[in-house]
Amino acid sequence: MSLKYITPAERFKKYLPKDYVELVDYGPFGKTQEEAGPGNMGQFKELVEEHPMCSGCWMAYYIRLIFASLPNPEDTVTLGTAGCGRLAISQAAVPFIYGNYGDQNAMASGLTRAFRLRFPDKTKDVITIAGDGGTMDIGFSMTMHSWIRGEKFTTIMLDNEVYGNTGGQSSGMSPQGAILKMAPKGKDFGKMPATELARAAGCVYTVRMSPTNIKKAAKIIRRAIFVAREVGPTFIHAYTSCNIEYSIPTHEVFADAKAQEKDRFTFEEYMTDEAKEVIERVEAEEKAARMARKAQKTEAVN
Ligand SMILES: Cc1ncc(C[n+]2csc(CCOP(=O)(O)OP(=O)(O)O)c2C)c(N)n1
Ligand code: SF4
Ligand SMILES: [Mg+2]
Repeated sequence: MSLKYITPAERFKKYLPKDYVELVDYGPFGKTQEEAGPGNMGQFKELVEEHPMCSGCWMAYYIRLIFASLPNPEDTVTLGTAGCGRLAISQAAVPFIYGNYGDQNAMASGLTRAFRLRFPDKTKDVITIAGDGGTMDIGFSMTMHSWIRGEKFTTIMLDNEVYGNTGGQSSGMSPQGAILKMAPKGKDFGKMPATELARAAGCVYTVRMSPTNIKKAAKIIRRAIFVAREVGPTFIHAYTSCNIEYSIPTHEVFADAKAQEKDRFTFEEYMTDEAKEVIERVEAEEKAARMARKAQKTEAVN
């Protein structure tokens, strides 16, 4: 996609579905984060307008946040696999590729390379978004090999510590002792060290977090995308609880996510020197652009 491709000719607008026209006019395409970003959700047309995930699902909330944080939604492609998350990701107004179970990082490798060959002067962001089963169990070899090869795209793992979509099997990311519907004896080994594995395999930027702070979570998503564009593979390991399989009452979902910040999802951010350089440069440029827009606005008022 591209901004030009999305924007309808003025005279055809009246024949197009209202939802589509509103998305182009009031959605985040071609806009800044101040105009249409996580800080003002509810005041613009979101890329994920509707989805069939469970009410109160923390994963659904984080997926909305991912899409609201994209630096370039009109030039982004997401890839995913079976699991709860794809129910919402596939509804977003961003192209989504869905393959065989766990092959999202293999497909993303090919797509990223193809984009770089076909559009050498353009920036196209490729992001895989999949569950803990899809990323660390069934898709493990494809995840690891994409990192070992140094493929330049972002991997986001939606870790609800269970196979949620298939009714509660334990995963490599379930904590030791977890008793789940289809693991009644309790899991007998600990959580896989996902971010350590990512670093050992060559990821240049890794974060483990429970996304309770919108601003911080958005910043991390953007950092991971900016670094992947220039340096190498980036990885976000996010806690996205399953209130159904872990029986978390909906009104306690946020409190649980907060509690996890002190438990299995303590905040951890790693970056190589090269990644740090990119982050510092891009964030300084963004700050300068923000200040310039502010000064322009003040001038216009006076
Ligand atoms: C090859 C293959 N094996 C098994 C399945 C069944 N399946 C669908 S979703 C899923 C597990 C999903 O767990 P996870 O990746 O953690 O995502 P969640 O639903 O928890 O978000 C499985 C095993 C499948 N679709 N394809
Ligand atoms: S089963 Fe769990 S992870 Fe899946 S949509 Fe429901 S609450 Fe979310
Ligand atoms: Mg899961």
